[in-house]
Parts: sequence; structure tokens; C-alpha cells
Amino acid sequence: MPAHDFVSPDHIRAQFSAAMSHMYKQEVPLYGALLELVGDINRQVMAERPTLAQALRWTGEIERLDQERHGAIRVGTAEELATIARLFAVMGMTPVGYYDLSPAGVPVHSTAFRAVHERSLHVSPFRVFTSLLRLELIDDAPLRELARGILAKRQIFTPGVLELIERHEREGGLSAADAERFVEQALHTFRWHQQATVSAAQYRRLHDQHRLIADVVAFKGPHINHLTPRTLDIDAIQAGMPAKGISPKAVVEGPPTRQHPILLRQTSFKALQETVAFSDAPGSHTARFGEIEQRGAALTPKGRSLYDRLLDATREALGTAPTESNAERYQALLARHFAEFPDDLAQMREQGLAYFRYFATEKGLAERTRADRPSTLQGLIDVGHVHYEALVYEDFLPVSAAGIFQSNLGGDVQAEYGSNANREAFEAALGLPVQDELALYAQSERRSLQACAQALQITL
Ligand code: OOG
Ligand code: NI
Repeated sequence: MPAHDFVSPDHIRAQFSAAMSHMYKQEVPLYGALLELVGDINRQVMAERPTLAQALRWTGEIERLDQERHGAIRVGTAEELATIARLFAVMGMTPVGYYDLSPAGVPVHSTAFRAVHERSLHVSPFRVFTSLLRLELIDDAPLRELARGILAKRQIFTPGVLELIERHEREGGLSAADAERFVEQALHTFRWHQQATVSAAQYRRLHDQHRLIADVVAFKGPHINHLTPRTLDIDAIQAGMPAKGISPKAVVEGPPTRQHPILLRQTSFKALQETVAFSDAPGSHTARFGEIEQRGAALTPKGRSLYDRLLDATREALGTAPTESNAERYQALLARHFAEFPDDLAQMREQGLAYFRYFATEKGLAERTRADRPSTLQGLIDVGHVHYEALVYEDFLPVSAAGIFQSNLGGDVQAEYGSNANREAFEAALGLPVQDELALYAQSERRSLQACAQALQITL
């Protein structure tokens, strides 16, 4: 088939994201309620904060906001991860970043599959936080073998989706009809299965080792465990949830409230117990939960290390993990420590703390032939020929992810694994390297500067 008859991967991703949202709404009705709350608050924020609305118009985020969401899955084997990577590649999604969750007592390491070019992100920013279970961290050898044996027997992909992945790889794309079938077939991998693959006793053994192990091993596939919409005001969401009958986790993960948000703030609420059928008896399982997030500026290495330092200092001052009982103190400490992080776009830019997007303004275009116009970026910004906005953070945060995992796995941290980062092993399982998110932001910033320079007919 000629290449021009292929559907763009961006389009397949947008379709898949919509289909996933539709499926999850039916599986977890509370997700629908959450979408309504987020939609209401976003509309309110847009009406009440014209500067913010204007910024979202500059960056085009206003057009992607309503369909912006991320999902999360947990796979059990290297083979599953490698095929997931090939499946996501059909939709233009690449693994970005490496997250080691073992220091937080969660025996997984992870990446985020997402689009990388700003143009693709604009069409669909859909991302999937994908974790691989690390059985090698479990020291109970018989249990490890039990889990391995169960996982080796399952097939989480339909024959149809495997065939279409191969066609995509062989021919370089999919036709419209194939893309539609791909979306329908791929969805099966992420579905909830009430029927467990293990007996009640086996489930209990897996669960007693770690709830996460039971969640990954005892079912037919890597059911999507949450789908997270993006809000423009997470504090309003956190405050508004109880009135909707939803009780959020004690603290919002990430940086404190700011005029100019940075990175990512997230809150979640516990999964409901779901009835399942073990091979020999009925039972229940808790896995799926709700989450909401607010996204802010992508930080440079300098900005990120400032963020990490301030978050560490906050946690050290608190002396323990943030919980219900110390939430207020944690909030206050967070705000106090983060006072050191400038809450002003110009300062963040001058100090090299964040990545930005640059735009030629009407005025800049109208005056581009004037001989007396400034010739430096700063000069052009000062006279209003160039406008800039922060580049939005498209990734995740390991400390936040650990907090989300823990609050939803419930109970105490059941295990201590120490720090076991092993990016090489993860990439070997994946079958390809993960991309460096900082390099991607730097490239995106550079492209916007080049486009701006070209429009203004100047060298920047
Ligand atoms: C993933 C938890 C992490 C996030 O947004 O940081 C996450 C999981 O529970 O599988 O989704
Ligand atoms: Ni999440």
C-alpha cells in the first residue's frame, strides 16, 4: 500500500485514547463523575483566569486539554513488555524515562510511553505509565517460581492485534480499516477480567507477599488501573472531591500550589473492592483507582535538581512519610521550602530553571523590517516581538508515583527492597533504550526558537 494511504500514528493514538476512556467509563462509573468534576473546574478556571486561558491559547494546550489523560498498566514479563512496546509504537508512542520504584517498597521499574514531538503531542498527549514486575526482588523462591509459572502460561495479546502489529512493522503503517481493527483488538489487552487465573489459595499467597504481585500475576492481562484527566486547578479538585462522595489521598503529590505551576501535581482516591472469580471460589480484589493531575512547566536539569533538593528537604523536615495526621504540617513545610523556587516566568527563564516555547508576535512580524529592532532574544522579548510560555511537563515523578502506588495499594508498606535501579535490565526487557526526557524538551525548545527566528527573519 502506498505510504500516503496509511493512517497517521497520531490519529490511531487519538482514537485509542478515546476508546480507552469510553471503556473505562463503563468499567468504573466513578471515572465518569471525575471527568465531569474536572471539566467543570477547568471551565471555571478558564473563565476566572484570563491570563492562564491566554497562555493555553498560545501553546495550543487549550485544544488538547479535554482529551488529555494518562493510563497505567503493570506487566509481568520481559516478553510482555517488549510486545507492549511494539503495540504502542503503532500509535507513535515511545518509551521515555526510567523510574525505579523499588526504594519505595514497590517491586517494579517503569517507563512512560508517549508521543515525543510537540506536533504529535498536540494531536494527542495520551501517555501510559508502564511498570514491569521484578520477581527477582522477591526472596521467597517457591513463590517466585509459582508466579513465573503462571505468567509464562498467559497470552495478553489477541491474535488479531499481533497480526496488525506485524503488518505495521512490515509495511510501515496501517490502512484506515486496519487502524480501526487495531484499536478494537488492542483494547482487549487493557480490559478488566473478573475471572482470575489462580485459585483463592494461590491468590492469597501472592497477595500476602505483596498486593501488587497478586494484581499482576492473578489475572489474564494488564488491566488499566487508572485513567487520569488533567485539571487546571488541583486544589479545587482536592477540595471538591468529598462533595462528590470521593475521598482523596491525604496530600497532593509534587510541588506546592503556585502562580506558575511546575512539573506535576497529583492526587488520587482508593480503588473500590471488586468482586472476582478465582478458579475455585468467588472473592474480591482491589486494584483500580482514580487519579487527577495538574501539569506545569518542564524543568531543566538545574530546575529539576532545585525541585529535588527542596522536596527532599521538606520530607526530611517532616521526618516521616506524609499521611492524614501530618498533612497540614507537610503542606506548610512544602510551601516554606519552595519559597526558594522563583514563581515568576521571567525569573525562571533568566535563571535557566525551565524550558520554554517562543512565539513571534503580531508586532514582531509587523516590525521585522525595521532596521532599529533589537537583535538578541532578550531584546526582542523586551520590545514585545517575541512572546514565551513554559513548555509543559509531559512525564512523571518517581517520588509522586511511589506515593500514588502506596496510597492505592493500601495498608503499610509491605516490603523493603532498597534501591535497585537497573535501567540496563529494563531496556534489555523492553528491547530498546528509553529516551531522555530532558533532551526531548531541549529539542522542542530549540525548534520553537528556530521557527520564531525564521518568522522574524533573524538569527537567534
Ligand atoms: C502507577 C502509579 C504511578 C503516576 O501517575 O505517577 C502513576 C501504578 O499504580 O501502576 O500512575
Ligand atoms: Ni497515574
